[in-house]
Amino acid sequence: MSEQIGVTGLATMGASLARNFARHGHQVVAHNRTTARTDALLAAHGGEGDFVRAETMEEFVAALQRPRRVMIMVQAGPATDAVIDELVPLLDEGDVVIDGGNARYDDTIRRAAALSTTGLHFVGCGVSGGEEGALLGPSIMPGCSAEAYALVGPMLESIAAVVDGTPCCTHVGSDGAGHFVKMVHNGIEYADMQLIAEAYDLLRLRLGMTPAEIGEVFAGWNAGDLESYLVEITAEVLGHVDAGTGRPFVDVVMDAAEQKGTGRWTVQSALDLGVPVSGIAEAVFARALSGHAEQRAAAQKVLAAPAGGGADIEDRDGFVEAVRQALYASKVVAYAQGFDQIAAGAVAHGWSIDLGALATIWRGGCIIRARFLDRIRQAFADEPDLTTLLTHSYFRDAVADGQEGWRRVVVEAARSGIPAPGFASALAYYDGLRAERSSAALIQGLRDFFGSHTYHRVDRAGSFHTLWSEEGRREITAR
Ligand code: NBP
Repeated sequence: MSEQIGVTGLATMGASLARNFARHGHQVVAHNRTTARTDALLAAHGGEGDFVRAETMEEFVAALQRPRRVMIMVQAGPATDAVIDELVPLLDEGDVVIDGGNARYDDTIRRAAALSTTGLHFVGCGVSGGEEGALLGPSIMPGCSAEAYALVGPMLESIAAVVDGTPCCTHVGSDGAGHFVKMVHNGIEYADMQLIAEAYDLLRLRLGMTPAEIGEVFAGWNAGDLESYLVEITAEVLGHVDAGTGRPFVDVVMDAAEQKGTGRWTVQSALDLGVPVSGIAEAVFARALSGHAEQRAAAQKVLAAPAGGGADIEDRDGFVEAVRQALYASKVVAYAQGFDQIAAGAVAHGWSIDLGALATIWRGGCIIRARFLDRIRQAFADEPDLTTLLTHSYFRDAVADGQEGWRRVVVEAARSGIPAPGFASALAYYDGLRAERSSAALIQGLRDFFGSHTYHRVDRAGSFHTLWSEEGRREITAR
């Protein structure tokens, strides 16, 4: 299949995607606001395929055959709106505009609605995999109508990563569905990296291992159930030595994690949906804490460490294995929470999202690609109505098998004063989920006491209120 596509926005991602399309035999009409970028792309890679150079937006649109397919790869936010505003008057009914940037899903819903009034199709397309993925095969999450997918789906599938013969691209749902799942994908990525960082910190501070030694541990883990891109590159980063100083690379990097926003958006959306994504939230907050340099400097001087928390761990191999178990179990929780959020978002926005298909397209191309995703795909294939991944037999048993190690790590972290918010909150979520009675009954009692908020009883239907200030504290049926 050889088709034609226009790509506008030729920075890191756009240039790589344009090359990917060209390498797959598609003709690429290339455009960028600053023409120097277009020329640089064509000078360096023009020989890789059939490129057409466009200097102006008018030239760009004129070079495309109808129905035109235009992919926008510019900075998310106002820049995307500016490009859409410039494009729309030049396009014709039936043309397709694909936004491959990291747009907020609510912006995508707004843009899809606006463009539908002009007769244009709009595809809010999540693209994961960074520069390398964009070039060699990303995971692609398009949100659009079935009609629009028929026009662009095959082309997108042709450049996506492929796992077991299946392209990592699926029609996720309508309008904002693609960007919504890309957002949650990034949120899960935050949680995954936080857990990896906690595992590293515990091995370093509790066992005194060097970064290179820990890198070898991660390389070993990558040969097992934890096999994933992020664990693989953790081994690489930890093994890297800074050329200038000869010190481990990780020791010369400032310990303040930055963020572009998708993790924060995920948590904001989860709060609105009422879905506890504690793993992602802890990861976002841990990054925020890492960046509060002044507070950290002030606290370091005065806040007490635990007394006697640092006794040597004799069973070193056992502790390394416990950290592996904590990492795996906490990861299961973070993914279960992320999939819960996608399910809730689908209900709230009327999207029909196939969670198993999503796990399938995240097996390759994207940053969270992992052997683990195949387990998730299988879980949804076994039980399409699974209420939480944690109850599927594979994950239930995997977490049960690792829970002693997980608990040991959380206790050890607390006792020795090493922050492990990801491991600890995942364990609290697990225990909260399996608790027969939750402490929320008391919260309901307190709410009724101070605010007459009423409560339900375990033994009778209806809403009740206790007259707390009356002698005898009579219970009445509430409206
Ligand atoms: P950037 O996000 O750095 O954006 C640079 C591009 O936006 C350039 O082509 C620039 O044109 C163009 N642009 C801007 Br800024 N304002 C514009 C305007 N008002 N009108 C027209 N063009 C404008 O590029 P990127 O890192 O390649 O990312 C592209 C998109 O892909 C973003 O939405 C990003 O969030 C998303 N994404 C990035 C990654 C990644 O790993 N980097 C992964 C997945 C998705 P100029 O050359 O004329 O300044």
